[in-house]
Amino acid sequence: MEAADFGSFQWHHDAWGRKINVMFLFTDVTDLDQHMTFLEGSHQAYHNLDRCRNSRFTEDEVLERFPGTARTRCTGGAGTVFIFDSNGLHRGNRSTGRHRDTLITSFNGGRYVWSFDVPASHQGALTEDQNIFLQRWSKIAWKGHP
Ligand SMILES: O=C(O)CCC(=O)C(=O)O
Repeated sequence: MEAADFGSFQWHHDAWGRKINVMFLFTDVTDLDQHMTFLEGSHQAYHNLDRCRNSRFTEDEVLERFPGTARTRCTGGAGTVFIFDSNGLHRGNRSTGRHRDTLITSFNGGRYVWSFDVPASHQGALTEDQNIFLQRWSKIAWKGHP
């Protein structure tokens, strides 16, 4: 699609606590194709509560807050992996170039994981190690009956 600013396709950070994002490219991506841009050094920025609730930035806000900051285009051949601090400003860029297949996942020290429910009926499908791991994990609430 034509370039447009919306959702993750505008400058933003993902920071609700420190996280490392890892992006795997499964297709070749050039500057002409849909790709991500990262604002170098912006991971060191402090975002107040307002800027965590509203983590999207306009181009004007980026120019004012991070003047002259270099931008890295996350392009490369299939198999390229990018590792970036999710506190840094980044954005996807829509374009009429080729589509991009990618997997983006994130890692953190554990304390930034929200609580979530796991259906107890799934316990039987998990390995013993998986069950032990989940039983020890304080953020998980088993729901229902095994
Ligand atoms: O590459 C993109 O399209 C955006 C990725 C992104 O916003 C994210 O990983 O948080």
